[in-house]
Amino acid sequence: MTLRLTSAGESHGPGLVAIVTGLPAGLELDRDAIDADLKRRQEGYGRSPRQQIEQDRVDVLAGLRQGKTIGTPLALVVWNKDHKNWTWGMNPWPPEGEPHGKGTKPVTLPRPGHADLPGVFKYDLDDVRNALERASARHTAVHVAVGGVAKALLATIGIEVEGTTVDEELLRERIDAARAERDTVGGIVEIRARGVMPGLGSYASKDDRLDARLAAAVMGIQAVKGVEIGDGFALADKFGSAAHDEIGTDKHRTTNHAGGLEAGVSNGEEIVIRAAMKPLPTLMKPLGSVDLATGEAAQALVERSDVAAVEALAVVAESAVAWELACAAQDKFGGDAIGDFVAAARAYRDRIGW
Ligand code: EPS
Repeated sequence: MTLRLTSAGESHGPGLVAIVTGLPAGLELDRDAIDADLKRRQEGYGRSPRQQIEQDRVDVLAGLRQGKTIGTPLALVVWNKDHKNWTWGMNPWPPEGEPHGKGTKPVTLPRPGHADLPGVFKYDLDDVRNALERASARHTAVHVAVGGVAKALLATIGIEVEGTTVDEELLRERIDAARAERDTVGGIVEIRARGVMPGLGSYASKDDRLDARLAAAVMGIQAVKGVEIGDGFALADKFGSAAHDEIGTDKHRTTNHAGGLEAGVSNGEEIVIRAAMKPLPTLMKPLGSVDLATGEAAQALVERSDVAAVEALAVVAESAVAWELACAAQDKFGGDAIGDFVAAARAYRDRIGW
């Protein structure tokens, strides 16, 4: 079975949902481990006061029985605690009574760098909120819960994924400086996957290339503007003799410039991916924009937001990479039951002597 994922949810709506299909039956999930990742995502330096309102926890509506998957679609939910402040403005149905709480007035001041103006063009919106609510990085919460499921599947075949920020101390100094200037910053995160056997993905066609799938998954996260694998852009300046990883008699490599991926296929070395996050677009000292209601020059929307979310990105990108690796592993080893999946991976390792 192929793994598939669909998610839905607005930042200040009732909640965020994800449906995962194709998981083998009998996979054990640890709610505390998933909740710990949700907490890690919320804890990063530079987040907005929103994180004091939310205490994300995963709820499961279907597909799990007494902690184990049963081969049916798995439905996950992370509720938005802040929704209680938006029950009129973000009501899924025409609200009753006088407008109250947040989100009652249309937003007409698009922020450069956010989905606001492209969303208005594309969907013929008269309230920018209809674009920004889904484009918000809030929905990464439920994707981190999905990442927890993916990591549980990968753990059964010895694969681990970890995301970290690059230059943590420097990043914190930059966040403090940006906050003092009522500005925002981005940063770089690194994701490493250990224990990946050679042969996940394929060079056969572009949709099967694991490097392309991983890059798309990471680029698909809010505010990511660059992704590199292994030495990435630096490889362009090297001679081939310094760029490629020589092969030992044990078929391992002494270097890992390729970041564990050659021709779209894992080569058994650590998979190493870096992502660059742009500075967040909601500025307390706003940039120039246009008021869509009047056509007059104006300043962009100012509303509660993060100064930076780079540490959160490390967790979100870890989850995205785990999901793609789980998809590639399920494509290769298949199995309706977890025992079949694990046995197929073991037989493959035996065949290649890995
Ligand atoms: C976000 C804006 C902020 C962030 C949000 C992402 O939300 P709010 O406007 O409610 O303060 O806090 O991220 C989260 C809520 C979260 O849990 O990650 C945006 O515009 O992308």
